[in-house]
Amino acid sequence: MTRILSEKYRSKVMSAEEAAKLIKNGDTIGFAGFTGSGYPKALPVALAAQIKAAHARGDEFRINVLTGASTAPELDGALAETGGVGMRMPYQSDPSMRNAINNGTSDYHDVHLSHSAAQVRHGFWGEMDFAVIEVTKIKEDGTVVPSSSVGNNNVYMEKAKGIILEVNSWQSEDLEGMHDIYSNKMAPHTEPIPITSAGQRIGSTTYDIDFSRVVAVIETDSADRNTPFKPLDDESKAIASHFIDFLGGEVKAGRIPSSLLPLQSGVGNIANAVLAGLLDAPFDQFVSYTEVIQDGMVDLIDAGKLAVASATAFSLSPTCAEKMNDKASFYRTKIILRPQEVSNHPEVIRRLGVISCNGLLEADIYGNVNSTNVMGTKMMNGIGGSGDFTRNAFISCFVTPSVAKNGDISAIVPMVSHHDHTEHDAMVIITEQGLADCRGLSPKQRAKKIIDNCAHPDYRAQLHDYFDRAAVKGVHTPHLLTEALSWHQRFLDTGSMKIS
Ligand code: 0RQ
Repeated sequence: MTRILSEKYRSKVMSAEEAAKLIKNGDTIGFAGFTGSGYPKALPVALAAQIKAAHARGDEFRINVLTGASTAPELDGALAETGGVGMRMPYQSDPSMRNAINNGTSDYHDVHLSHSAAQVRHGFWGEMDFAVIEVTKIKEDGTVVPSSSVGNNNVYMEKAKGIILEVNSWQSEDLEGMHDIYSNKMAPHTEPIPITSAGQRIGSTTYDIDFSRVVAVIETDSADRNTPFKPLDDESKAIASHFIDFLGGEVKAGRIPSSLLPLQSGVGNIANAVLAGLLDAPFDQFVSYTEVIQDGMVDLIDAGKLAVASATAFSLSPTCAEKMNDKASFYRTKIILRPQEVSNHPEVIRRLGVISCNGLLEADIYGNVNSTNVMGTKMMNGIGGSGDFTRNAFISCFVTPSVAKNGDISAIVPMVSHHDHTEHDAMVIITEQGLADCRGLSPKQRAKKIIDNCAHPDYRAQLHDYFDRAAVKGVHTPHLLTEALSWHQRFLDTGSMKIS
């Protein structure tokens, strides 16, 4: 049965190929999609074919791709493979897109997720030609039920000259009621976002779209791309257990209540493992104010431990996505999906006192963090929401294995090769080796703690040696400037950061 219940919207139904023809060389497109959920699945593939055909004819065809965050092979992958993506913004994690960025085929501006919608609204990204948005259903009255992510969709649809909707009948109709759509205004007329608790609703459950700008409606029926999480290993279990012990200590010290403060959890296997660890932890009826709902959070809801979770998107394994589809009428009483401008807004994060927990590539001995650029030069995914949460958190935590690439890379280095989060923002660093609580410590005190508690034993002596030689009298943050990045250079030259 059709999900397009409004007659006027039905008059705009066409194939993805026909809709793709509306898009021209040089266009800027705001796509739906956030961590592999709620992205358009048909139009980008048809557009990629059109770009390839233009290139085969010798014609120029490049588009600018704006999204919520990472998408999937049908969007980032298909478009990047054409070599026709000019600018990409914000977070991405597709291998083809990453290659296009690193080899110079595409440009990439790594914007904080909470800033991306506001920058588009304020015109920093020029005119938006199209918004291509996946939705679950178009109701009789023309209001539109969002799908499994909200991201920047509301703002892209407000700004775009033409709106293309993909109505995906794979998404559960019971998602209706889960969303809370709220748009801010242009500065200087922005208003306080009136959220004072994670579970509070301040907007509407549907998009109210200007129909005069709807140029195409496409019907689809395919699943979100969902990647299974890695099984928990000893390393991720150890990291989770240090984090949970730390939270217990904070409760004991009276700094946070026994139901904790709202938790934010980043993407990836380790973040998911931390959530899994909370299943057996002695905390109850806590809430989450975060950006993605992962399997671990759904399990916590099922166990009755997580009372409510606010986010902007799902990032679920295939099995968990099926469960979400089957039981969306239950989960919509526990989960709120908001625009990413709201889920990641510094104002709300700070007001609620969120405890953040994100992954990193490397941290230095002073607590500066690199989340994005491998060896300071090659883009991994992007800063995503980690900056939004880290700077504004009540307590900001980072979790990582102490080594990468079979031990040849130390996650703790003398100086990070790229800065995403500064020593002023990162409070707690956790590896499988232990936890460094850097609150209230000077750089020199932090260095000792991070080396002793977090670095892998293979690198501890090397790090102490660097610090001891750098810590001459008269400096606040000891460094040997010609040696500070030598660990990275050694890895590039020899394949290992270890001194042979
Ligand atoms: O690569 O799988 O090829 O071996 O990086 O590393 O340890 O599995 O950790 O999945 O948590 O990802 C920072 C990328 C960590 C992620 C990052 C290699 C390592 C492996 C992945 P392989 P792990 P994770 C909310 C928050 C920024 C955005 C963010 C991220 C791969 O957490 O993108 O936090 N964060 N958003 O081998 C070279 C190093 C390395 C390294 C690890 N120092 N040098 N490679 N790796 N450390 C969500 C959103 O914003 C949407």
